[in-house]
Amino acid sequence: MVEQQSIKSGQITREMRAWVRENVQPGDGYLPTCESIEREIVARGGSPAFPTGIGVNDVTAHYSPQGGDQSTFNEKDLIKIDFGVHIEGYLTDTSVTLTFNPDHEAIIEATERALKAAIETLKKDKRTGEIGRVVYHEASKYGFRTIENLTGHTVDRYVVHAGRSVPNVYTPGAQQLRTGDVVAIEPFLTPKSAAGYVVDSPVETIFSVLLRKNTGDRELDAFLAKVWDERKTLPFTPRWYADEYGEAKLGSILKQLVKKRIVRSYPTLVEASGNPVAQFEHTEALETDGIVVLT
Ligand SMILES: [Co+2]
Repeated sequence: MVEQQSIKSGQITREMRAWVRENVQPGDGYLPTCESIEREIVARGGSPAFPTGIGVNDVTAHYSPQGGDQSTFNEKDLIKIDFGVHIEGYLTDTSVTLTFNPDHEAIIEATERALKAAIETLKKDKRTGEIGRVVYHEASKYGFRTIENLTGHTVDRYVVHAGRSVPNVYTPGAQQLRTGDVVAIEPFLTPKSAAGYVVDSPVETIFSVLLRKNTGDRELDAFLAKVWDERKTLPFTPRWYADEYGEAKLGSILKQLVKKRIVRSYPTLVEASGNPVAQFEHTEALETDGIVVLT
């Protein structure tokens, strides 16, 4: 049985996908867009499952703007907005890609088709390697390739990336999904001429607590207690704590906690050859009698 909290969380993500499509316009700032999405999630009775990600063009994942980010969307951009909702730790994960540039319409359509094909496959085949093959095949049909080192993932209570991955390429011998799993499938497509993989950039805007452990340093422990209370193991972004701590202090706290391996950071990922990337994502629950698309 799917938890009620997962169903409600999925309803909010669905409403928010519609909100994103209606509200995001060229000229809008990345930062106010994220703040609005997160506020709207809370207004609907949920909490952000992770900091809202804005991936413009070759920026593919794990970028959430911080205070002072003046960037705005422009008419040529390929814009990925990745967000999630949790209720008591039960989470759903989704993303949409938008553009105001007709040149990007083909990649958007191909990515939507790849996700649809993946979900159709999941209905009859729980082998993740098979889903990867279908996604790659669908991308190729329209002249694109997939990002080979980014995958979908099972989710657990308070855990965005639980044990198993859903590749975006054929992966022989890959894992099987099981009844009871909740899984987020997310094809990322890029032009055939691109490198087809992502690399870390030096920018880090997303973090999560790895271990609930005291350091003996009052300031670090107070910060950890606060984040644990609000987020447990769910990702957070410095922006949420900047007013209280100030950016410099917060930067130093995070640096120390990462060094002690109590907190981990998620570097912003960019397509290795600088090519644009599109992404769509839905979260599904695997039931004994079929699958439920939660988002
Ligand atoms: Co995801």
